[in-house]
Amino acid sequence: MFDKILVANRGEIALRVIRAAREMGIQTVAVHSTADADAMHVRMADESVCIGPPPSTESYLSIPAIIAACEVTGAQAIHPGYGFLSENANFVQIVEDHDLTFIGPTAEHIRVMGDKITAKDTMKALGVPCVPGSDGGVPTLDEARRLGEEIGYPVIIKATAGGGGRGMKVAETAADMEKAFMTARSESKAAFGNDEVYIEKYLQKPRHIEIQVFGDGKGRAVHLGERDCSLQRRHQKVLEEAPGPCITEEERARIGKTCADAVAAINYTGAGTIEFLYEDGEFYFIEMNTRLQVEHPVTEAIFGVDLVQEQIRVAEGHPMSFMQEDLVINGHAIEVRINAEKLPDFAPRPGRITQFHAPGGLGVRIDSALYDGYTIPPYYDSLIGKLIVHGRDRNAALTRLNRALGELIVDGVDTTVPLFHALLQEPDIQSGNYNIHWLEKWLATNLQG
Ligand code: MV4
Repeated sequence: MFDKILVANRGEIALRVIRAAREMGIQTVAVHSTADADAMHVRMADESVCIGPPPSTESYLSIPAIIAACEVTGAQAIHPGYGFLSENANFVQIVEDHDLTFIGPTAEHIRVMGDKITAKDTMKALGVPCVPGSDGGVPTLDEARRLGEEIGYPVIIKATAGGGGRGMKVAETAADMEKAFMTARSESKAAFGNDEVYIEKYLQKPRHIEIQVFGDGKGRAVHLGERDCSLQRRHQKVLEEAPGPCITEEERARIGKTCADAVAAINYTGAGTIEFLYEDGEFYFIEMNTRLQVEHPVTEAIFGVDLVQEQIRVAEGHPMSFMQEDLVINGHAIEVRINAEKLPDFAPRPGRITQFHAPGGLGVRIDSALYDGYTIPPYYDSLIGKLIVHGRDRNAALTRLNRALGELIVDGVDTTVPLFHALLQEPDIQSGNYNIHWLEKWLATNLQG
């Protein structure tokens, strides 16, 4: 049992973890940079430690500073939130070497899933359906050309060390292969210090469907259905919903069981997300994220579970508090990401919040570290809050989203709120008829045009 945990993050997710811990009677330690001395996560924690100057490389990413903060406060475990050190296998190793507990999977799980070829090989061997493509890395242009013919164009070239869309290039035809292959390799080398790439069939109009899984580290695991995160701009999610508007109960049960069985087989611990592209009724594995995700609240809403408390429970060595048959979907949930950004370019807009009013009422959740008079620092990402609505069905959730957005006040900086008012007017959004390209096309015609 933990008496005290350290939250190695900031903003809304640090607050989210502090709330979960407090309900479990666990003390919390916040860490912060000098830029975040007045941040809400610092105020809400039982204790706080300043870990360095504003740049995250010298504070939220500083492993020695975070380990030292545990030692001076007596925190026994570290929750990493998302981003920062959450998927850093080296950090997990160091945490364990200091007899501390990392609230999340093992260093080995993170390492395996961080290398995209190893992740795919592992999932394939566990019976998870994957996108057709190369068996492992593709070392030469000749080999890439041979595979292009074998798989059939269009193909996509991806960085083994990549993920999240960085270092990807599409070759529409054989004539594009040389440029696409060479560019993917040199961009991968520059971005990740590793030029290994692999090749897949390019799916032209898929949806991004991700399965939430959860394991106890002892061979038991469950799934908590899917989230549809197809509405993205430049690989940044903008709106997420659960369940997926296009996924049937039979499809969910089948892919869900495949994923739960796969993570059970590798003794996976805690929360994980298995990402798929979904096209013409088929699921194709692309990546696994070994962390709690930004959009986890939509899953919490429809299943009525607290995923962070569950992460803490299994990190303490306890069994999960639910089994697969306990997990029943209730209604529909939608999350919108409120970023301090100015449309149409989504340019970051840090600055002072002159007025903040959170919407409320039945089925409305706000995860945000904002308050009246707070100054958003320019050093970190522009997510300042998430609005999550829950209703008995998708239409009720959409109606509630519209109502809650109308109540929300964020004055002093530009935000993405006007985008959501506009999207709610779109018949394709109302009907759930969208894929991974829908938002970029809509933005090009409705905002830039
Ligand atoms: C793909 C793809 C089409 N075919 N793989 C982008 C981020 C990374 N996680 C995987 N990505 C894609 N992989 C194959 N074989 C299209 C994308 C993609 C995408 C995926 C999910 C959400 C938004 C996207 C936007 C552009 C491209």
